[in-house]
Amino acid sequence: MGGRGVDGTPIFDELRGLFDESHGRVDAPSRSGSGPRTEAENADRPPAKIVVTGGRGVGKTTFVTSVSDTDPVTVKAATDVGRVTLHRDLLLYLLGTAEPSQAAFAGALGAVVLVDPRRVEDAFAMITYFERSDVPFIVAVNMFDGELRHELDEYREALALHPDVPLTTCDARNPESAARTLQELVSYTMNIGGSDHSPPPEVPV
Ligand SMILES: Nc1nc2c(ncn2[C@@H]2O[C@H](COP(=O)(O)OP(=O)(O)O)[C@@H](O)[C@H]2O)c(=O)[nH]1
Ligand SMILES: [Mg+2]
Repeated sequence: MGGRGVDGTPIFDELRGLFDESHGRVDAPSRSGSGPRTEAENADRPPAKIVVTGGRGVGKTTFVTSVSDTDPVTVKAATDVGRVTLHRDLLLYLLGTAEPSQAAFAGALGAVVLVDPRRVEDAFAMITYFERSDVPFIVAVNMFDGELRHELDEYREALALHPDVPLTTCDARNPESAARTLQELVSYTMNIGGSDHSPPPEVPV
């Protein structure tokens, strides 16, 4: 079953706007000039990729399915590939996977680590993996019961999460909530200035 996607919702416009504003910061390659991209410029852009990860049964497939505008394709190793069409010529691919690997994360602008509030310990290994990698990530507690049982700070503590790493909640079944989570990740990656995560500065003309 495919998701209904988020095209036409305010959060979709916000997410798309972030990509338009990014001037090559969240998506390779760099671009000269400013202002919204033209369709021709969009056509030159490679697709963007975000990894959605976490322990088994945490809601990865649900998340990718709800926000995607196509039926996700399940490939090897229980990996789902979904797609959000930001512009006709700019695709955002979502890779839902429980298996951290170089191949999965190659070229990804960042990752969302989903946490099951009933089994936070399932996320430990993945968070450790990302802390040691160059891939920017945020953590989202998937609210299975529709609400949180504890304060977010308590989850941060339980996960021993660095204060700089954004921690949020989501409802993986809700396309707009999933899109909001993606927006938070993209926004975060754009705001990590001067770190190893930044692509090279654009060459002045
Ligand atoms: N109630 C509730 N169930 C969810 C939610 N997200 C996922 N599920 C259910 O949890 C199960 C595992 O989700 P799935 O997306 O397959 O997890 P994955 O193994 O991480 O891909 C499925 O039965 C989903 O329907 C949620 O936000 N709320
Ligand atoms: Mg799955």
